[in-house]
Amino acid sequence: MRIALALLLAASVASADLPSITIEAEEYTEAGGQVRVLDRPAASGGKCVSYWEEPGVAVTCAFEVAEAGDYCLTLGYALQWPDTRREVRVDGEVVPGLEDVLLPGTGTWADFGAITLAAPGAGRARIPLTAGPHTLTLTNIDSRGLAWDYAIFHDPATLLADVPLSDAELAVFAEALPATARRLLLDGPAEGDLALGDVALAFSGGMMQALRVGDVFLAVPRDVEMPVEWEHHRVEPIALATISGVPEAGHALRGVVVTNGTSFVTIMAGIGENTMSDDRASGIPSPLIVWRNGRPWRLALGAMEQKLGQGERVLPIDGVVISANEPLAGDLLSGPIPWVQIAWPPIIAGDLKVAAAKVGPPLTPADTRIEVHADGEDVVVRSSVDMPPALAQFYGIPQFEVRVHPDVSMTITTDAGETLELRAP
Ligand SMILES: [Ca+2]
Repeated sequence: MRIALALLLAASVASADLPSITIEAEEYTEAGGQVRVLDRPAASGGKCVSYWEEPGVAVTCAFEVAEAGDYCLTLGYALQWPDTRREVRVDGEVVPGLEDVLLPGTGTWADFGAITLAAPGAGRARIPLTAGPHTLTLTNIDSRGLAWDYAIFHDPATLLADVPLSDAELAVFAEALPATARRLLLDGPAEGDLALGDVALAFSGGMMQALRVGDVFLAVPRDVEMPVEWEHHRVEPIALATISGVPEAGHALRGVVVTNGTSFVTIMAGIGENTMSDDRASGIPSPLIVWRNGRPWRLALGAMEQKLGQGERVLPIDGVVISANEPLAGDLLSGPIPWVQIAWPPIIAGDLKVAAAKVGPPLTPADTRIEVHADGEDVVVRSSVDMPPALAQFYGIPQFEVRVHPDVSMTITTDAGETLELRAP
């Protein structure tokens, strides 16, 4: 937890103005009822406050504010119950919107998580604090315990957990994005996008600038200029966009994005020494916004970066998974909107390098992985692993195979028997 916290703070410090104020629950100044301080190695400071199951039991912590402002409040805790409720007071006064805060369970009493407090059906609460001493009081308003670890008052720009966005916050967020990404986020797909079923991808300046798969929106929060254009094709029942180029003699590059309407596969193929920088491909914008129960939430990218550091080939995010031919890695990039650059190494067959990744919902247990393998001089990419055509048809998932030849020309074949030949650049 402490490591995660450090990452999260590093992730968001660039645009935050107010200092973060961390309060350890175990250093409480007053307990109105029975509580116990427990040693928990996974907790911040190694301790938490627990055993306050009775309604009305209140725990008060004192804290000092150096800089006046409107702060958000994030609580860290572990909770084995499905959820519990607490009333939140500052200086003895109930915070508007936080009369009855629902804290979701974290799984077990040993799994510590964090939540930034929000009023029901709205964005995060903003708590005005003057400089000087204050108190924070949590009061049990049901009959369930809570292993309360810490509280942090912080700048709204500091993301310590996934947070629901108010309509105004979504508008501010969108305003900070390049025009293409902003348009896809707020208005949906337009002509020139690759849109099919639940998948919409927008390209700009040679990059896949933004995409939406189901309820998950991802974007590159900056404009990138490259002199390439995307071409669009249809091979029933899939749609695709391609770029190609010859940066110098002996080099060739081709990028392909294919969607079947539920997920998409991105493939980068190159020949020549420097066709993939640092021997890693990257091309998936970082996850940014998800819709939960109709509300937009902004994801805390630090948690994502931490998962990416674990060398997994599959990264789950709220109803979709990102999977690649090799373990995924992530670099957190700061800026007005911090983002994670997701990268992974390519498969190498002779002079040919091919990297492929898939983003979409896991519709079947077998549908979370992409298969990429060398086949003679070619590299073959299939849209899922261990999925026979008959099973794919049963689940209604259009399947396809992309065969990359040594000159980066490609043959794309769907399970419906349609093919598309993409000539070498
Ligand atoms: Ca603690």
